[in-house]
Amino acid sequence: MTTSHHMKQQLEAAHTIAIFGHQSIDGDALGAMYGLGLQLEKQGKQISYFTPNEPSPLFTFLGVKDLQFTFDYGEYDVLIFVDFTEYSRIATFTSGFENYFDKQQKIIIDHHLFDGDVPNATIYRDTVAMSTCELIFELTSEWRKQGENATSQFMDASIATFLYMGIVSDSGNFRHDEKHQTLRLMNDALGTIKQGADKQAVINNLFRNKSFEDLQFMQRILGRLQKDDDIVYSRYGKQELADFGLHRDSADYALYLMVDVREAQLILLGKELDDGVRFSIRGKGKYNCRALAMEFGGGGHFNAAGCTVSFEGNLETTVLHFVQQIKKLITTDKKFSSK
Ligand SMILES: [Mn+2]
Repeated sequence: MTTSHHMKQQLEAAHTIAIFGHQSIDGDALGAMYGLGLQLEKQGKQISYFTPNEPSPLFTFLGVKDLQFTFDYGEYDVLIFVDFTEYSRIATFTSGFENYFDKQQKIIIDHHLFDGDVPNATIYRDTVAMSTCELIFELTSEWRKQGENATSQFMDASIATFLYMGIVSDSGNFRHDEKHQTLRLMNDALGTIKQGADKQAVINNLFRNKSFEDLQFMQRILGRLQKDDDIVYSRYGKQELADFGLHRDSADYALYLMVDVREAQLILLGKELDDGVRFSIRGKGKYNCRALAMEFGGGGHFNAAGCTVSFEGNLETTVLHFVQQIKKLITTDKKFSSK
């Protein structure tokens, strides 16, 4: 039996289902939670939605019905993890409660590489997919074709828009994909459009939705822009973000522009958090962002990854030190510039 078919059977047998999105939830994870969950609800399933923290308002224009930020450790027939595999990605819920999670039946639908083991899990992983929302779209479309009790007759324009939102956010509006991912990405996007996905609403909400403060903050980040060979980098502090009253996602606007610097092959944005400095790492095919992030305990994809390093007392020096370490890695070890 294929994993897809097995998941379908597990979902059909289940009545109460908890769906989890990872911490610092993004458009893909949120789109996947509701893109799948709302289809299951239409089949009469009782779905609960959990994620450790509140999503950015950018992603909530479709609503986040009954989204909960604390977990009840209740009785569920199955738990679904979308867009992540490791317990640590929902550490607020799992830390100290591994026994609860270990014994629960789990379905994991993810597009990140993962080498570890998760007990009692049916894992559907496809790292070629740009987003988990593509996987949800493909799976539910396949299940629909299989007729009886299928999910995609439960697809509607709002659900398709959730999935399109995830596809757009993880692909950077169709910019981050590599050649071997493009056909599938565009096919899946078209599939959601055919199901009524509101492309314009996604563009208006995700991109044409900046406040004056967002732009001022971008200006601040770009004001600190530095270039070292083909590395382009900048930073921002925790207090600054609070002063501007902004969500951390607003800072990613600057990151998009940094990626557009012609000679930039590695783009680093350091963000001060409570527990360290989080680096967004972006590439354009020359360097392996994921391999670099993993050197610092992080992860991600070839062209987009992230990691957190400890704060060295001063943000500027922490960032500079990180850039130096990255530079050393890419100049001394070929594994960081190959697949
Ligand atoms: Mn994703």
